[in-house]
Amino acid sequence: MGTALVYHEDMTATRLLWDDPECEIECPERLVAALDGLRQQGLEQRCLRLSAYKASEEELGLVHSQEYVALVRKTQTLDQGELQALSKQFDAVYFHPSTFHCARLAVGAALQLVDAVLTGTVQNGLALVRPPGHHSQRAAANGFCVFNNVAIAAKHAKQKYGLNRILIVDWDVHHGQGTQYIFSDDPSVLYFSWHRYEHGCFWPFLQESDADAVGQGQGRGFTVNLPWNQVGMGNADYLAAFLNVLLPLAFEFDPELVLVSAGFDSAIGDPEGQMQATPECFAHLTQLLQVLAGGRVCAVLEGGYHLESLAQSVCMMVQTLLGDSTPPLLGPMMPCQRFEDWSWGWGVEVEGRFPALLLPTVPWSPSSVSGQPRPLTGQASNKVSLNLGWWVNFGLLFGGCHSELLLDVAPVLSPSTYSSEGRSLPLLSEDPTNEVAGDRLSPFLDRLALCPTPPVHTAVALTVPAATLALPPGVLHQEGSPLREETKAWVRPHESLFQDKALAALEKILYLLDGILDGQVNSGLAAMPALAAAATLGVIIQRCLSLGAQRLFCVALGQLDRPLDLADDGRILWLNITGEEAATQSMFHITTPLPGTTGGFLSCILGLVLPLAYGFQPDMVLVSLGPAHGLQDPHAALLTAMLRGPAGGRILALVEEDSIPHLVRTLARVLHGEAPPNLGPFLMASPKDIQALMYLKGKLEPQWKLLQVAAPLPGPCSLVA
Ligand code: X5A
Ligand code: ZN
Repeated sequence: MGTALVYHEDMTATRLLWDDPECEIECPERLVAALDGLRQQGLEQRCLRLSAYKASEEELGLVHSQEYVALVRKTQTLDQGELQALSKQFDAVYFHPSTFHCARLAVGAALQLVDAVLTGTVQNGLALVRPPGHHSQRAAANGFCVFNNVAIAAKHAKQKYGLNRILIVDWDVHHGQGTQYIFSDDPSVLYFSWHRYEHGCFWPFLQESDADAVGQGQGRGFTVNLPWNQVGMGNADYLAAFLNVLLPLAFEFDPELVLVSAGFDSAIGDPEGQMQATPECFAHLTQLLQVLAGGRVCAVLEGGYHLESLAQSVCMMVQTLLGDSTPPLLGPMMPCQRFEDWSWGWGVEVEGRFPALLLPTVPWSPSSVSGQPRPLTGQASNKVSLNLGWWVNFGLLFGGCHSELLLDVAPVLSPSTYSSEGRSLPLLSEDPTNEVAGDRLSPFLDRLALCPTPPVHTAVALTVPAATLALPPGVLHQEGSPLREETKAWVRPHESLFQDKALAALEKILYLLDGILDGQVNSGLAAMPALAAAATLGVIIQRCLSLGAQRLFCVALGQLDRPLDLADDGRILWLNITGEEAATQSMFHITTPLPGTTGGFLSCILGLVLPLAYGFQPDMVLVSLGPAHGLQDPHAALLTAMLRGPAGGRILALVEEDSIPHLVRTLARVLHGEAPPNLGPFLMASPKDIQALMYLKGKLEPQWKLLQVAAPLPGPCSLVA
């Protein structure tokens, strides 16, 4: 349905006219760099370009007082001395004669974007604006922000479209205290912010940026702060924060619209943030948000002061909004952070470590995953309290029903170990073949890296006529081609594949698979021949391995056993979601029961499937809906959509031949980049589902570090054997 890019050149006019080291980073070149990046990558051209209009004073009045608006209006005619004197009345602010004009355009851009999305003109979009907005308050400019673009956009969406639930995700590295104040008592706006905090020693130095600020009155529980008490947070930290904190809440909140305060000062290289997340991380964060609110995501630029990092991150976000798949988050795992003392009932210490994906010197391998944990050098910790009582899913995700959740965030590595021992990387190297890439790519990915964007985004290999399915335009129908000699040898042991029909289906599937493995096709959907699902899957796996895939993540639903002849050598991570009990045959062979409720299913995806997938860093993902898989269409769609992330979009979804057309259509759409359908009424995870999840986490967390942050070790409650 398209992506809007809202912009106006005039927003480059405002700039600092005097010497002020704090404010000089907020410069016109930021917008130029971001836009140039989009143009160079051909992304701007793929968006619906909208020229920003100036917000009316009435629209500004949705958030700001008349007196304050009048004050800013007045700056148009002030001389430099007066501008400077007025700027001093606020914290980290400068005014320019064009400020009022630019700030109205910035608000207008955000409003236009929301209008374009909520009227259905586009699916999503980005407003590239200056000045930023999230520090701005009812009657105060602050932190380079004049009017609160995102807050006004949220009020507008409520007022004009009658929306009842809006999620604001503020991934800027600073706390958007302005936005927090504006919505602190409003339960219709869920505000989530992570930010560099350093126990209050980082700008804006506010106590209310801490995790115990949760909103007031009716809005209690609808403000969620995740303060980082240490710099150097990287891809895995951000990912874990999304999987463990934001997304469980967001799914339960079920927003109608997602607004992103998209600051890229939380990216690597930024002088303000001092964080380590690479531009690709923002592709993944975006993709994770796109499964919410029917994909209605409106991003508005906030900070971001390293021009190249900013431009690359903006490109990653726009590319993802356009539906392209995300580049894999590569690099070895490394513990970096721990959450402990989720002390609302169990009092169990959780040594959760966020693995960093970016240590250039230690290549990822199964042995480094199961190796000794790194020594804990930084023990200072700070107990913070997240009031999440409102959040049923969250409470149950971690096995408790208490309203206060204590979260202890302590650095695992001292700051010095941190940066010298690998959290620093040759960032933003112009040379894509730098050491990091060399170290972290499997030979298979190396080969595919030659063809980064496959000519075909999504292809299907189905046995029913294409016309009956109404697939989204652009999805390729794959024909078969005769099996290769090598493949015939694999087929021979499987009697079930001998019928002509089964062979014809297999020919098509393997042709599609080869397209994916050769980098010609990004993602695929195929129908497994009737009564031969397991055999087909076995042949597919053999083919992947023989073509050089080093790590294959197989998610098998229903009655699909792991092929017996496969060596358990770490090349396949097999996760069976079935009617059976939780079990771990090895760290690479896991069985979990299919949860009976939406809440349980989400807990399983966010707490188990995705941490395993992102931790394994697969070359490719196979998701198979086998016999009696028991999944409703929206659940299957969500699982498939979220599994597009871990392997750079290389995913093959397999359904049974006689699957209903509706399922096939839904899966083809999400593979193609459309948002999955709503999950319907939210039902809490059952104690049984939680027990199974906790059991598996307990068993697997020594090997799979991303699981450690997600939940406490199994505690006093009795678990399935
Ligand atoms: C929007 C934004 C930062 C202000 C920092 C002042 N503002 N030291 O990133
Ligand atoms: Zn910022």
